Amino acid sequence: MRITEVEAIPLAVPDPPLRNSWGVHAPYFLRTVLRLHTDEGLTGLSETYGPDIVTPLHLDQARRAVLGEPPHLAQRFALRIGSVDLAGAIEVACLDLMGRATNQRVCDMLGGPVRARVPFAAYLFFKYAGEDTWGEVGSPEQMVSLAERFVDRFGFQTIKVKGGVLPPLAEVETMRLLRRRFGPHMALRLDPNAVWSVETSLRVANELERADVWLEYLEDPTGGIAGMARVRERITLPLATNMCVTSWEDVAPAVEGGAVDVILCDHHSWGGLRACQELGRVCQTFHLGLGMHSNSHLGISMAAMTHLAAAVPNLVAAADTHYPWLADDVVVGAPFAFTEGNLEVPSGPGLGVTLDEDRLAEYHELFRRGVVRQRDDTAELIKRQPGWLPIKPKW
Ligand code: GKR
Ligand code: MG
Repeated sequence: MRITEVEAIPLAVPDPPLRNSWGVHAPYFLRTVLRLHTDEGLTGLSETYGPDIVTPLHLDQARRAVLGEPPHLAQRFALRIGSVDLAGAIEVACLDLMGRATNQRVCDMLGGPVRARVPFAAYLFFKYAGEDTWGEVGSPEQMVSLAERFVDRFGFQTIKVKGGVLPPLAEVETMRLLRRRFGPHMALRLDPNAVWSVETSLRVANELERADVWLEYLEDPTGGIAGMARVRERITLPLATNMCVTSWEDVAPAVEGGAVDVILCDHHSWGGLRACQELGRVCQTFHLGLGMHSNSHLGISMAAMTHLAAAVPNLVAAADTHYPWLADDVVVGAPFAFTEGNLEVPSGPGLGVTLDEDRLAEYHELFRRGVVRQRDDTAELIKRQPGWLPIKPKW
């Protein structure tokens, strides 16, 4: 089987006004669906960031690397593609192809699943009221109400709050109310995306302790490996990151500096599914935990994340996913149904998902019309609060 075409289809998909320390999500998020065609008539699927990351230059490189080649050469492709993100997306599509050709699931090709159901976390945001049904979330009490509805509907057993929006003590209060509402068995996380200084991070950790609020971990309270290490040496609360350890070069300084306890993998930015498996082994070697990071995504990535999480033994922390925020998907049979916060590994060959061509065309058309051209959460917030700046550290 030889690859005959690399198709990249940019999409703009409706997104709620979710807030973070950079600003707020635009009414649409951008993704690119990759489709690899072959001389045997099979196609392999994958999904990655929007077209500002999947550039024409990198697509050209990808075409030069893969056209005429069989899909099992992902390592060679990665060496030729200048973007680790695009190389990762090509790897996923190649795995999907190979799985379809040999009637194996992607998780089987990663060594086989070690769990049939993958736990995910309720990923909760402060937000403005929008087209979605969740309403405004602007206070600790409204966050508790959102958590109740997410837990009710999806059964999540872990709650991650995207912080860095309200002043730090209001976010401590949010976590206190969540702990009080859900009791000791609900795992809680807070992620302010590095908007606090070292001193504020220490104060928050102390206030959480004083309020008797135990967190599974605090995620990126402050910026950089050195800052995280300064926080970590003075608290007992575990620290996680998807911001200061984002590539292999960051691992050694983070381990040497004792900066983090948990690294959050992301196959979209680490170079694919096998790279994340390797990261799992590295984390195990250094007694670090492994979790999974997420950004707004569709069902193709949802399937890839589930196959990966099923195949990595030490990925025991519930994975992040933005999927419940999705208004509509581009895969047939969506949305994926969570049971007690878990997803079953898709059972079909490859990733186990089929594209819904009508939906794909609809969201490609929205992209073509330019409803959003690139992600800029700060520009979106400035439309609501003129003059606002994403200062870090802000508190
Ligand atoms: O979707 O607003 C968002 C998140 O803030 C996302 O962009 C981050 O990458 O999920 C993220 C995280 O830091 O964990
Ligand atoms: Mg994070």
